[in-house]
Amino acid sequence: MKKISMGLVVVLSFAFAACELDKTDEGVTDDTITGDNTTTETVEAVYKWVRISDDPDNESLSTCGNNNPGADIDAVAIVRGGSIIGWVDQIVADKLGSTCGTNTAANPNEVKGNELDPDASDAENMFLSLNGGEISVHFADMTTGTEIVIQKGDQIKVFEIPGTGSGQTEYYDVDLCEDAGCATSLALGNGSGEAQFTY
Ligand SMILES: [Ca+2]
Ligand SMILES: [Ca+2]
Repeated sequence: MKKISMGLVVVLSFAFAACELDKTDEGVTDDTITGDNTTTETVEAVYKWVRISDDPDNESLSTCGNNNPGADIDAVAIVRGGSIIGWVDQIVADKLGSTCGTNTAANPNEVKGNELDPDASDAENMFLSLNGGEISVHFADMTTGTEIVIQKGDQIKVFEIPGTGSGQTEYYDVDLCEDAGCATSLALGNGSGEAQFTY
């Protein structure tokens, strides 16, 4: 009787080990099955920040002919499953540009929150003009207020204010970043006006 029980334990252990090996891990690049039946996992980069950089070829940066040089960023959202789930809650703008001497839309806080959501103290400038520079933005879930970790399949939706007239279409580059400094980044693309970029 004791012999049969031990045999059963061995069979069950083997079945469990086989199950472990067959499991599918999303977002995991390297699984190592060790002798004590624990799993060591090496995960991919975790992106929580997005960098938006002015396109140096924007005409307004060479002419400096208006008060809002470069791309004009109103807001940035994370789209998941076809719906916006969050907006910018933190922005780092220590690399905002200074290509042109005049920029009347230089307040980074204008990028936070919903699109076209005016700052009560500055209702006319609902956006930030990049002036040849770049910003990094971080997101909060609009329902829970918690930090958003950007997932594969998510879209980064940029709301840039399109200018009217010749030379007023302005472009920007979008990258995913692990942190605000963007030491590790993934390029998603170049766009203008309101545009979405898929991870
Ligand atoms: Ca502009
Ligand atoms: Ca805004």
